[in-house]
Amino acid sequence: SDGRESKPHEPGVVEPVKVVDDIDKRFGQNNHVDVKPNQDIHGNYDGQRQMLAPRFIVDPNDPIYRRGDSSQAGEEGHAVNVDKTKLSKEEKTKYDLGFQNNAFNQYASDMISIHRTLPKNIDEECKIEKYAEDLPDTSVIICFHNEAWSVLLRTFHSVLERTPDVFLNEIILVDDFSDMEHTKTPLENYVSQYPKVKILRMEKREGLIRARLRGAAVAKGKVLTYLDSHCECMEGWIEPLLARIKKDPSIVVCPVIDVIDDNTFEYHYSKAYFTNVGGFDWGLQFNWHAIPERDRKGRRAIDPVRSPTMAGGLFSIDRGYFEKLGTYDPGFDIWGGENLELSFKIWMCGGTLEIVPCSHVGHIFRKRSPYKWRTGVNVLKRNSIRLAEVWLDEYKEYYYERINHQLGDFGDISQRKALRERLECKSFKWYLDNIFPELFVPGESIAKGEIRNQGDTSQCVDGVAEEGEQKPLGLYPCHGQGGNQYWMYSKDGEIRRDESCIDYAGSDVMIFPCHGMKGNQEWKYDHNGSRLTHVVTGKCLEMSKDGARLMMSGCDDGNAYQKWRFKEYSEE
Ligand code: LR7
Ligand code: MN
Repeated sequence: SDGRESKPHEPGVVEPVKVVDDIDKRFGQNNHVDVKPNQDIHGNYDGQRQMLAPRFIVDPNDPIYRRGDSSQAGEEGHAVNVDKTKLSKEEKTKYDLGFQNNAFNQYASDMISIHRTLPKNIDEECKIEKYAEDLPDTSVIICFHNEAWSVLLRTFHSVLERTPDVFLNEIILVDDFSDMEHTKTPLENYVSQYPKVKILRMEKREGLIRARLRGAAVAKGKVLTYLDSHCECMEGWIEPLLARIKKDPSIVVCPVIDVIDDNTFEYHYSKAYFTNVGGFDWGLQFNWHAIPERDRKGRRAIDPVRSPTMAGGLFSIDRGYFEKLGTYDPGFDIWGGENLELSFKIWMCGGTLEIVPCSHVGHIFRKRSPYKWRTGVNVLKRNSIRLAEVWLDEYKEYYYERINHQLGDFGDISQRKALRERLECKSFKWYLDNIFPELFVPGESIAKGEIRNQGDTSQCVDGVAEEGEQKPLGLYPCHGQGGNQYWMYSKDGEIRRDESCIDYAGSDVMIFPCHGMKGNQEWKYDHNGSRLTHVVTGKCLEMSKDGARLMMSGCDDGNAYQKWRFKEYSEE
């Protein structure tokens, strides 16, 4: 159906929906806290860590990436390249402000139709898939905080125009206490043209998790579908999701999340063949990885694939099943952690989590969070601790090591623990063994913690690399906070943190994605001799005397700058 044609344009017919329940009263949240821009916050576990875009998304041989210019900005998902140097002073200011407010190029978005078309050359196999006609209907819930006008409207038009009317029960826009003017009367007037669209207003800043719960509390559809407020759904996105839920309501499904470029708004369609699944690391951060071999067998590229975790923003779930699972932890504030909570819970309590390659929704991936977060409390860490306490059993210690056991006040979790009891969920060990056996478990390591130099004992090996990145490894005064100084020495001789390994190929000592094939990533650690030897070259890791850099040198027992100690060591 096309929302533009089928709906009468009668402004002012639909009343904004009233907030029906007060989650704060029920759960005793205190929200009279100031907020400040999270760009002010620095440090490892302070503030938001940004989601990573999936890898392997672009097939450079695909003709779509060699297409010509389009006369209409952004149509078919084309890039809009704004040449800032050609803008007037006034327009430049607008351009900069757009980036400042949104952490994406609002200026470019404003040039693109809110009804723009998307790439046409989707997977051929998906075009011929057939889905039942009597699929369950869905409420689409979109939470937003100060989303840009053109981006928000494009999100909801893409839902309205690309979801067959019979499957779309309603669209619920949950406004998480935005203060930008356009989110108020203008938005109300605009959506009043569309009887299926409702606005739900939070009376204070709740954060995305409690906003989603409010949406769920009023939703009428058989299925709940959540989207971020900067998405574009492709034609045919909903049918393959609903079809899985119709087959079994305990299957929770995610579309493939295509990347909408934060600068050009180019839509990168990701072919089914490149579908990745979700994982996580012991910092409790979500990440992507390739479909493991065991799940590739006998599977067409377009078949739904099991995923250990979900990214969080885009998924469909049977409403009754969501309630049965105890929805989200309402004690989660602002942003983060809820995706892992739901993922673990789904698997451990008898459900299935899948990514469906024939369902595609684009999402604008940003490099920073543009809005204000709470002052004085690291909400992401607090959410993650609540999650670890309830779901991780003895494995929570691996996360706590990463945050130096600084738990702080994480609130009351007794109700969440009771929920887990009531649902008779399996253990986290079961989850790791059966659903995510690929994950490296720190317990399997021989030594771990900081690696401290013995020539100058104030210096520790320090380094960070985003997933898939390569970077020189560095040194930094030991801070005892875990974070970027937390390393594990594995049974295979790797020195690693999550999927990053210390690697030496003859020049700089690097951080490299772990490849599991020893080679440049194999080290021998001698705890008593306090020595780290690179197996292939036989050289020893050494710190320059000024503490400025790491190097590899011929081993010399008398050189204390070649001596290193892991904080913890367990003999086999
Ligand atoms: O206080 C807030 N209130 C809100 O309503 C903060 C945010 N929000 C809204 C916001 O307008 C947006 O629609 O919540 C949504 C998510 O926030 P983003 O878009 O700033 O962050 P993100 O895209 O990095 O969010 C990802 O992680 C979150 C963790 O809590 C949620 O799970 C998001 O839904 C999730 N997004 C995705 O999964 C999209 C794909 C990203 C990947 C990989
Ligand atoms: Mn988002």
